[in-house]
Amino acid sequence: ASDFGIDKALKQLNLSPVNDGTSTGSNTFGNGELLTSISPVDGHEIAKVSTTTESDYQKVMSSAEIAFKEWRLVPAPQRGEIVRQFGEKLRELKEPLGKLVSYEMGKSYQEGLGEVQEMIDICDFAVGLSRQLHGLTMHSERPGHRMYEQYHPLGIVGIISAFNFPVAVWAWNTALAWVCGDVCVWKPSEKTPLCGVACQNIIAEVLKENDLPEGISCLINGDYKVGEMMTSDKRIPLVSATGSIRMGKIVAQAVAARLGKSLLELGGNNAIIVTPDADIKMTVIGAVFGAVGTAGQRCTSTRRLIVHETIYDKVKDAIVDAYNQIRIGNPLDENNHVGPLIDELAVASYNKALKAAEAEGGKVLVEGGVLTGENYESGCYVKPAIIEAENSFEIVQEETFAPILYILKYSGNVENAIALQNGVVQGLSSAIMTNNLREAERFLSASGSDCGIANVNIGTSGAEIGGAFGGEKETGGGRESGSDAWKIYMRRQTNTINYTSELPLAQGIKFDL
Ligand code: UN1
Repeated sequence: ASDFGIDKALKQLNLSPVNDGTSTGSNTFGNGELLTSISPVDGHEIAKVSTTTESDYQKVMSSAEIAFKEWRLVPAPQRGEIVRQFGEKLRELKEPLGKLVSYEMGKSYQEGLGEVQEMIDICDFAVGLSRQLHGLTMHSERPGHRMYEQYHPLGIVGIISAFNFPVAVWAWNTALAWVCGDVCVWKPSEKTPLCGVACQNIIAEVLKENDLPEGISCLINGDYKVGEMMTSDKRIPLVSATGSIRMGKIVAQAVAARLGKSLLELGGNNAIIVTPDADIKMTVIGAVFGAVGTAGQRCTSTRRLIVHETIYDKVKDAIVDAYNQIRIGNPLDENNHVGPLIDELAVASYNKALKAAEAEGGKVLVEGGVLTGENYESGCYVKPAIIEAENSFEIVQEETFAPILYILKYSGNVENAIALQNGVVQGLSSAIMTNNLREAERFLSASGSDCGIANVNIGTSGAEIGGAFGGEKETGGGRESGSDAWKIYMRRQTNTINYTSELPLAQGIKFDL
């Protein structure tokens, strides 16, 4: 992989053959066994990262607690200045970090760069936000009283992230949490531990340059047991977790058992509705990028295409045609559209889904399969597949993290399509391709899409950071990133101040002594 500049990128990111996966600021001390990061691109070992033991974890938490006491008193706009500097470093390191994301995770280099761009964008957003952590003022019902609300820092935020966005999801959480005055403890996916170390190295340098306490940014590593240390830890008022519905239910229960807050970003089963007067060219771009981009491993990936019967054949032919142009191969080579899946486990679930879809009566329109031979030695490269299916198939109801697109047919009016689109347990992203105002507005209305994201004439993936990101139903209900998503990272306090020499009670209650 050295021909794609990986060695240079690793050097620029201060990564070594063996890295410490436990750190507070720049202080590192992981004692757990070593995780090996294997690139799905070529099957080579990239480097090792040590995991976090129980006693390492306790050290991390004490540093985080100490850091929070200081950080919460730094004025929010000054905290914003730190996030601005972090964003500057990300601009400088966009290429090596984008390359590492591409090599460790397997998404295309363009998408790796895009992911780092999301980090930069959220930093910019957070810097502005640092002067806008507004509460409201209210008029008191009592004379000579003033009421207002304010938002205070919450404490230690635990972040559990997934392999598919190994750097951006952390940044969406941390950039906001930091300007809000919180400190963060991050457990990245075991499948992309180097991305975690690289990010920690970047922020650690910023913290050091500004003489800020260890523990504003902490990194821990390991399997679900390390995650459990956080979910059961009362010192962590908020756990933000991205991953499967199965994982989210476990996290939610553990955090709720101690009445903590959780912010969940779980599975999607995203559909594009294609109506009779949709622009076919736009539909093809949106659907194909949505289905095969990141090899179908985004939680916003397009999994279902719900096409009206009158244009069904036309859309089907255009999409199948586009699939024939797709180039699968090394994601660092910019001529390729689709890289590998993350690992062999993912390949197995891809194969299982294809089999299940056929067993339930699905008709293969574009055949799948695992690629072998030269350049596919890692065993993780698969062909994007299209299957004509029914929404009621069990496999269509599930999220398979792979490039499998199910095409479903609808007839009659757009309500029928909306019913299919909503007829799954997940509720993350959705889209309609239409030039018909009535259909578009119906799709966006109270009886329309039940998802957290609903788009018109764009696909389901590739959300901008300015909006709140997240979904309903079993997607978990959390919102990250833009709009007022920052509020979950703070505690709200209502204040009533009496500036008279009387003490009237609310609701007109008389209590004479
Ligand atoms: C994810 O897949 O976990 O909207 C996040 C998108 C990206 C983020 C996806 N901005 O596709």
